Amino acid sequence: MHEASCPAPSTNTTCPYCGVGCGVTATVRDGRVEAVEGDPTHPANFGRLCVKGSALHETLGEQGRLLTPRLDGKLASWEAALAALTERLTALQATHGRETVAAYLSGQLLTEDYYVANKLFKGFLGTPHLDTNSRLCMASAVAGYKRAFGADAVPGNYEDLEEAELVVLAGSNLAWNHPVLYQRLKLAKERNPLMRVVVIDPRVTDTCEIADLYLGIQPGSDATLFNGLLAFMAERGHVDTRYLKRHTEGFLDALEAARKSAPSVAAVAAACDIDAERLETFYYWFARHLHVVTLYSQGVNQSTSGTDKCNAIINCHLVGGKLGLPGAGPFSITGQPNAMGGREVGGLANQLAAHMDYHTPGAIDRVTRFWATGSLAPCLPEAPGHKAIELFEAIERGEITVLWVMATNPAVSLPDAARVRRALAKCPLVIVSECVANTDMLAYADIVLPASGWSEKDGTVTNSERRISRQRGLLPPPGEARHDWQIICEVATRLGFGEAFGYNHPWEIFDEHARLSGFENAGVGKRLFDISALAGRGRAAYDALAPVQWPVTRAAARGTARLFEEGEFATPSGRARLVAVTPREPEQSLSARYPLRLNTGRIRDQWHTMTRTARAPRLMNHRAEPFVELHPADADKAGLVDQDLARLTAPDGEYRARVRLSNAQRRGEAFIPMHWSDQFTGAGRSGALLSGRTDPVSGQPETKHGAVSVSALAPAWQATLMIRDGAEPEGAAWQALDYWARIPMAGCTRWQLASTRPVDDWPAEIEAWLGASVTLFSDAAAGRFRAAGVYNGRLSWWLMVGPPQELPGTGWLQSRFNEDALSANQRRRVLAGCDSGARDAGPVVCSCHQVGRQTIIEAIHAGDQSVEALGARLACGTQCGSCLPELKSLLEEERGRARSEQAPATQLA
Ligand SMILES: Nc1nc2c(c(=O)[nH]1)N[C@H]1C(S)=C(S)[C@@H](COP(=O)(O)OP(=O)(O)OC[C@H]3O[C@@H](n4cnc5c(=O)[nH]c(N)nc54)[C@H](O)[C@@H]3O)O[C@H]1N2
Ligand SMILES: Nc1nc2c(c(=O)[nH]1)N[C@H]1C(S)=C(S)[C@@H](COP(=O)(O)OP(=O)(O)OC[C@H]3O[C@@H](n4cnc5c(=O)[nH]c(N)nc54)[C@H](O)[C@@H]3O)O[C@H]1N2
Ligand code: SF4
Ligand SMILES: [Mo]
Repeated sequence: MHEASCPAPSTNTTCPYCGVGCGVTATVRDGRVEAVEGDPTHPANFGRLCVKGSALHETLGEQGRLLTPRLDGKLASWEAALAALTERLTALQATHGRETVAAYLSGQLLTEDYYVANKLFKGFLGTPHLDTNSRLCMASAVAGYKRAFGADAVPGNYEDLEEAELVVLAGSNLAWNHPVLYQRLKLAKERNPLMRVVVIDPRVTDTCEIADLYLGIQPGSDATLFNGLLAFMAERGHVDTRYLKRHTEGFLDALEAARKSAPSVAAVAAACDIDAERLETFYYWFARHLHVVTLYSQGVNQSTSGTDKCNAIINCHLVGGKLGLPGAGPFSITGQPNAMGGREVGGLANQLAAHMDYHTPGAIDRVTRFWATGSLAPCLPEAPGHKAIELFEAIERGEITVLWVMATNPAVSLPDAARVRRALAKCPLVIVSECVANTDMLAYADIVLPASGWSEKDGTVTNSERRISRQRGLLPPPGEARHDWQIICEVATRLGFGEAFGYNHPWEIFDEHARLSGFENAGVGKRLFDISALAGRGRAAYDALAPVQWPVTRAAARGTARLFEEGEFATPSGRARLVAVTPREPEQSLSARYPLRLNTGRIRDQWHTMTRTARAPRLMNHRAEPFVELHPADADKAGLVDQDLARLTAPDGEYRARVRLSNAQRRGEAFIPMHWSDQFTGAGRSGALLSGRTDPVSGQPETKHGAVSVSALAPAWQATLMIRDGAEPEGAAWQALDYWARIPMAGCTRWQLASTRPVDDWPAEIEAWLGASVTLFSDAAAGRFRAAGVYNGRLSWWLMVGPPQELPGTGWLQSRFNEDALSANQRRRVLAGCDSGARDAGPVVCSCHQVGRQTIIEAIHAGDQSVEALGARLACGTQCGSCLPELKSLLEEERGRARSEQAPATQLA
């Protein structure tokens, strides 16, 4: 039978983005992933995918991938790169000491990669300095759970969110960052009209679409808010005394601390800067309902008092006995696809392995015996290593001589960016395992190792509800890329540890990991993390592994595993601990010089430092440029209007971006995205504005609370340049631009440019940038300079000088780049910046169906009065649903506008 007539084979795997951990069914044809769909059988998503998941296949392909090792800036063979790596590492370690070697890993590694990296560094290189980007993400949540429960264990599962009577979302923009879970919650709420949702966030986010109550608190005031709740519950008799007596300790101390910092509802309302009545409503709802889930995320964790905030939340659940039940519990949602797997293998510097810490009695000895293989004896360190921020400080001080970075981009994602970059530049040996060819981090690498990526890798990940799922390889790695676990094991072998790293397939690593989880794990001090039931089952079972929650029990197989149902905790006394919390302010303090509170976070369509999501052009359209969201009053004070360019400054850095005015933003606060790197803009890294202050317990940095000032960039000119794929502008004039943003599109690249230096001779300027002479130009149309380069009949580049608001719409121009020969008529229109058949649809609201804001507004004017009507006409919002909140706000905005236009003038005055 002919190949093409066969149905393309499809494989179930897992999405490599957020911690929801959705199952994906991928179809492969002719050596490429042709399509992806939600896996209807996966218990995380039951067939749904968000826009990032459904664009996965658009981010693949060899272009832009790292295909070959590099050694000292030059392409090299694997042999040369690995020989240099082992030789240099051995020499540096011999000269400077065992503990001058370090690794910095990531929650985007698979469990098997993570396990062998941890085993190599802690077990055989004998250095404790192996930490992970989860330090920037989950460290406070981990520390909070350990203090309360004696183990790092998220008690609940996704079904609890659906079964709850009250869901509290604290510091989480679920609608954008865990979209499929948000859709599940939204549906559950539609089915159960009695369910209530409270959102606690200084910004009004799209998540507020389903909120019955919104608390727009002052940034950093969550501990006071939850201490107030504890005091309220005690005062109003909403304490489960039976539960407290039987299953907890520390109540009186916690209550005393709570009362001290939260003497009354009015005092808390003032401290949190919210309305007292709304606050009391929240307290009343929480106190009254047993089935409450508090889901918390980075608005809580990324703080110098993040651990305390987690415990302030957990305290309230313990006091009310609201955990270990269906629909109840303090639920820290994980960010990365395998943040949880990293915690399981012990990837944090204060952990050893398999939920054992250095101070866990007997743990060092136990892990040493477990890892001993044949003639090889591991040499484990005796005490925890540096946490991420400390690690980079130690590198700067010269105490670390070797750093191996895997699957993370710390040159962008760490705070105190100037110091991090100084440290990286100074470190004698930096090794980077990466799958993308151009990242900020690669500039600092002595040795670059090309890693396989999603669609190529085989292994497991664990999602937010402790569910282990298989990621399955669909294609061979491109070029010379190898799997992370293979690279690590090859290096281990070259270092002489081959016997302990002789794995042939990830299933063997998983098997060992599963065995370790059950190794001497019984009786007093039993570790909760035990997946030993999954060991010893061989490769076929591993390949066929269905998503399963730990602890691996029969209930888990039915999909309902929940921890602490019997009120038995992993502390020495078996009781959960309430922690006395004294709230603290953010440590980055505001001043006359830096008066604005800086909030940083995520946008709907991008993932972290954009190395993968920016490869899908349609994901660039929702927010195309780096931005700063400001309250109109703050913008006004700085002389800024919407779409202006602004400069944010902090003591050690600067950030330049486009202004978005927003009433969703509190006064005195600014919000910027964490995503932009030097690959996409000139000065748009959030880390440049943040200090490296950390939580004393967890070591997590305070990336939600910077202190900055804002001013106008006031450029002499702005321009939009579009260039056919492949060409890159250069030269001194280009380097001297005060602002640039690169926006990849299909078949061309759009650049937004601005400078404070006036240009007298545009044709000469363009020639300097592009090395191309101007073949067509016009400066007559609307008084704006426009120019285009047409070579061999094909549009090669297009320039318009003027602010981007005056752009004629880039969609039709983009299609001109894809044409082989432009007619004379088309050339005229391109220059005039208009096309009879083309109209600007505005920024994209619905990324799945690429429906622009303007198109939606016109449909509303044409009579569509609901999201359903818009969906029927334009298909927007009908696929992943992530844009529904934005569609609703557009409908409301347009209704509001229509009302005010109809209102008689007197009423408006
Ligand atoms: N689209 C997308 N999704 C992602 C990611 C991504 O890059 N893009 N990354 C994934 C990862 S690794 C993570 S960790 C998660 C993070 O998911 P979230 O935690 O939801 O993401 P953030 O946008 O960082 O922050 C959440 C909210 O905290 C609020 N906040 C700031 N300060 C405070 C405060 O003091 N108190 C309270 N209560 N709230 C505050 C912010 O305004 C923001 O809306 O997202 C995951 N999902
Ligand atoms: N200002 C501010 N900063 C933040 C945050 C914030 O909210 N605000 N959030 C923090 C949080 S929660 C997080 S999780 C971090 C995330 O920050 P990072 O981890 O630095 O971000 P990513 O862009 O996901 O980096 C992953 C890198 O690994 C590469 N990669 C992907 N898959 C693989 C693989 O399989 N193998 C290898 N070897 N490489 C791979 C990608 O191309 C990419 O370069 O950022 C933190 N930084
Ligand atoms: S919700 Fe998260 S895991 Fe699911 S498809 Fe979207 S990014 Fe992937
Ligand atoms: Mo994260």
